[in-house]
Amino acid sequence: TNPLRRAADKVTDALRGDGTGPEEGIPGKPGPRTPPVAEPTGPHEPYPPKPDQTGPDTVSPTGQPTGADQARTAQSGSYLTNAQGTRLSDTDHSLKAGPRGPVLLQDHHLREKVMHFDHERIPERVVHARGAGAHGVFRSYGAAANVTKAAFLSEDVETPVFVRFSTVLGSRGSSDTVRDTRGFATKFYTSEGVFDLVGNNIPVFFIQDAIKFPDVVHAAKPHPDREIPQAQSAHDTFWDFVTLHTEATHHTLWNMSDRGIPRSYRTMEGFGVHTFRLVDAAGGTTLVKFHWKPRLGVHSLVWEEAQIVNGVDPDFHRRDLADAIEAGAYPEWEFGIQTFPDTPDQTFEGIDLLDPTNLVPEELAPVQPIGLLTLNRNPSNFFAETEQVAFHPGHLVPGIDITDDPLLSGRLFSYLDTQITRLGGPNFAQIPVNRPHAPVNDMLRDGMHQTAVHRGVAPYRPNSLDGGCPFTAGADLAAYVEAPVRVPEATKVREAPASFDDHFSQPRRFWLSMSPVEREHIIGAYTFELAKCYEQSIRERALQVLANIDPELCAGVATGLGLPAPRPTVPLADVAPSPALSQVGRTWPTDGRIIGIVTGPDGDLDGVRAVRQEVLDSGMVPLVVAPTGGTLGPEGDALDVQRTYATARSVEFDALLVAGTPGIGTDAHGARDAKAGLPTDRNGTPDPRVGLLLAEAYRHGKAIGATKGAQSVLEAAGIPLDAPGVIAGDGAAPVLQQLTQLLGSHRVWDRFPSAA
Ligand code: HDD
Repeated sequence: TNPLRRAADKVTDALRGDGTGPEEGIPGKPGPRTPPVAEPTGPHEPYPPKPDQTGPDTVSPTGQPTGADQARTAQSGSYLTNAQGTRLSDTDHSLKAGPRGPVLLQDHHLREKVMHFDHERIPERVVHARGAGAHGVFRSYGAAANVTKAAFLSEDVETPVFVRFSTVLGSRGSSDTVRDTRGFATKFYTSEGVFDLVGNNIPVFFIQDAIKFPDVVHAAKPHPDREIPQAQSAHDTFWDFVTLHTEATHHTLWNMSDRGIPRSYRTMEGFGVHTFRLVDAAGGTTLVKFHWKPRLGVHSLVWEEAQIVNGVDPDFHRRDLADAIEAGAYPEWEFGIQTFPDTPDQTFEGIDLLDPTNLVPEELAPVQPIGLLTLNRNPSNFFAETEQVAFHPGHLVPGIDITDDPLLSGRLFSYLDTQITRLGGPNFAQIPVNRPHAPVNDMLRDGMHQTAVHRGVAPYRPNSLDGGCPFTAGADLAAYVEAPVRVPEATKVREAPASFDDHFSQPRRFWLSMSPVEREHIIGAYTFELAKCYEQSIRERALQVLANIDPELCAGVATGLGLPAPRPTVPLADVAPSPALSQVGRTWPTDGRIIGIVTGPDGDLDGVRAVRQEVLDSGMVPLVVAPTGGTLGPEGDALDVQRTYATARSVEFDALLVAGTPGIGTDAHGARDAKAGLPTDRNGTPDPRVGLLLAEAYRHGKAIGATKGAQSVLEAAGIPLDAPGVIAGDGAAPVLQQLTQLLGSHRVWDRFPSAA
């Protein structure tokens, strides 16, 4: 008989009842007692602990999707299906009444496809909308184990991480190299739950109390009427706010320094900003500030370069990060802590540790390295990972606690709250990139986008129905226990402590710590930004703020604006410089630096080939720049061209090497260039695009080398062969060696002052 009929008969028999109860899975009158799931009648033995609700890891250690997630990987099978798993025969044509007829409303596939598309975008982050992320691993040295019981900071523990870098002001599609603070947010998937360190590349903040965050962001975002300028602080409302609200002076000064335009995410420092409290196994506490120190050093762009990049390659930082990881040049940062005794006044050497506009100079409290972060895997899907990752300063693990910094307190509310709008409900922790790697056994239930299928009937405590499960743990079982910090008896007030009133001594220390070239850049940045303001009164007020930092700074900007420099209204603070704050004067590894090798069809190709290999061998990236794409040289022994004169722009390169030949070359017009082997015009002048490439690199303080025969190209670009950082030598190898040495200091600082 028909199988459907057989199933129907079975149900009928069961309902009729034979006293033994229903067969498994078929509704019917009560049979023998089954475990009390729906309607328990009395106490019973506890159920076994609930299974881990975290779901499987998103990826295996090798980066492959595992388990159920593999099935969820889009495009994993051979056949296209709709969202319900039904195979589709056509997704290119709407269902129509005849090929030229109207589209039918009954086309459910069309409706599903377009409906889903219509909702593909989610709200961008209200700040830090533009970002780039990467997976990696954190290995702890164990050096912090005496001050914190956090398991992931024990010796040699490896913890998977996801890091997202960002700009603050711009929209998701804005340019990377704008003048702005950069976010540096790290999610540690520790064995004790997720720890998020949501920091910036600047160690201080604009405001001291979270209640002012909407104000500073409203002021810095584009003007509400025309919604311009995008991703810029160079406008009236920003400068109006930061000059009326002088606690922003320190952060603003950092923004106007080279820190506001990093060379790449890989060469940025990171800071936890607030003072945190570490708790050791015996309950002892230590105050700390967190630091990330990039192995490649702290490097910045120069302003003209940053502006060119915005047009030439708006994805400059995003691309740099992804390319480096793909090439195996994994970016690395050392994690470090400055430690301070947890005294009742929470100050160190007179610096209020609860004021987030303060930093503690490294000369007073050295940064102690406690682990190494390596970013080694690009996300496979930007939206799923980088866009949906949700950070929160309240994601803490045992051994790391907060302080009463009023900025931090407000953040503890804001980050949870914002995810509800951004990620559509309270279950964002279930999104794969946000899932803890520790087992989750919470009593949170339901809500939008709930994907866990919870078991048990008693998601509350105390309960007897689920046998009292799950149980709470004590600190001995690795539970999070707040440090029992004494809160002084006080009267409720809306006030800041008097110690928060000093707005100028820390900025003055920063200014005094800068080298002459960094000061020149700061003066240039203030002059540029204030010149973009329309209101004269804002410029004048800004000059008053600068006068209270330093007269040289104020005078420099005043001259640029064509305004008189005011006198200070507060006594200038007597502070010692902190040399650690300067980016100039140290030598760094050159791994991953990009060397442009400029040549032409008649260049010394053997020389180019050899130097290219040497660049690679020294861990840097060679890009061969030639008049046209394709290859150079004879077939079978040809050299690949990575950039043409049309696509190459100086900003992409850290150094340039013009590898010519004393041989003979001719250009497209047949003109002979006996000097360089590069194409020239009829008058023997090199291609103007090469001239621009070199002139820009020169202005931006980049090392430039030329082999014999190519030196005329430099001269034609107006570059003196005896200028600092210009290497003219016989062979490519010795020139490269000197270029590499220069790159160790990032730029040829002696070449400034300059147009940049
Ligand atoms: Fe914030 C995002 C860093 C103060 C409110 N913040 C956000 C991100 C970083 C920071 C790196 C991007 C995270 C990501 O990549 O997803 N924020 C900071 C630092 C601060 C700070 C270092 C001061 C020390 N932030 C701050 C305050 C508030 C917020 C005082 C609110 C009172 N921040 C947010 C937010 C965001 C955010 C609105 C936007 C998207 C998000 O949180 O997830 O909640």
